[in-house]
Amino acid sequence: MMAKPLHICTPLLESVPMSKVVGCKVFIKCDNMQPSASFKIRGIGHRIQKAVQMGGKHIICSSGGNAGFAAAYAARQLGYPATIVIPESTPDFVAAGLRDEGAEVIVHGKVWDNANEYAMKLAEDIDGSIVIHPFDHPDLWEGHSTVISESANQMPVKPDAVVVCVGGGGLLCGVVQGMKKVGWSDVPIVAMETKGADSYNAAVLAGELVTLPDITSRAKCLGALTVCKRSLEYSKEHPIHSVVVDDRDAVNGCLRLLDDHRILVEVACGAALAGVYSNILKDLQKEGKLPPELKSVLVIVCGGSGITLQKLMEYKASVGL
Ligand code: PLV
Repeated sequence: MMAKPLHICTPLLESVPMSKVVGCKVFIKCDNMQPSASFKIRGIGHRIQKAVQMGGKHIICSSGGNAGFAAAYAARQLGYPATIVIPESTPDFVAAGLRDEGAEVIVHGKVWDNANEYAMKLAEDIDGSIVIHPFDHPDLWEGHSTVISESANQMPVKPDAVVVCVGGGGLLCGVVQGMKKVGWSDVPIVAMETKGADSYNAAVLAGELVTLPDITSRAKCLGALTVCKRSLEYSKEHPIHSVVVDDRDAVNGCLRLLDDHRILVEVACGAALAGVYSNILKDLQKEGKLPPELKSVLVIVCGGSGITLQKLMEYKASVGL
């Protein structure tokens, strides 16, 4: 029997300010409220619970920050040690927060992919270690799929579109799987990324996995050089529209959410919010990719711990807002 999940059921709110922008009801799934500050605990929690049942004794996780937070939280709840490997691009206050969660923190490499290589090597030397991949594992997608099954219970109607951001594609895979489970397979997904972290868009355009030379976006938590294979496969099985915005749009999304709902999220999450605040949905409607009349839209507010008010103000200035 499966243990009680480590994630919580988060609020789903009707956003009046966003509804005004889009011209239909917009619902926000507030996964920023999770105990690890992002949706990640859904999949990571589920993956770790299963792994320790199989005999795993030491959690190792490479992360841009949020998968690490979820892994450290899960490890502490379950009473196991955790080692989190983060790249240099992860802010120091995130590393400090991970240590406060009781994890050992190792900083390695420029981007997440470098940290991941190190984590894999480290695992060879630690007895009973389990390596938790932040986006590429079926147990993880199964856990992430609960963000949709929960939303389906909370939504008064079936949405006409679901807006979500894409890093390595783990959340996207979970969302597709959840939508399949609740009978939303015909509902289009708007998959948001920022320029400079757009490995999903590159893969969709090429029809095969593409490895970016570097991550140049401020949305470091979307910064996987290559997305997981399953996310590309899903782009052929489910209506998914891949959209790339500028960092400016993503930062604007964070600022608008803060003003509209008093919620502070990472720039990674701001990419999804740009789907609403930068009129992406209207553009997709004009292109015939979304129905001409939208009645309701679901936006996954994935959250993220790599942000402070000061940091958001710095981003704001640096993008000229
Ligand atoms: N962040 C990963 C990968 O970073 C991590 O290690 O935390 N929104 C937030 C706030 C995130 O932290 C992430 C992933 C995503 C969205 C994207 O999720 P994915 O990778 O499942 O598409 C490099």
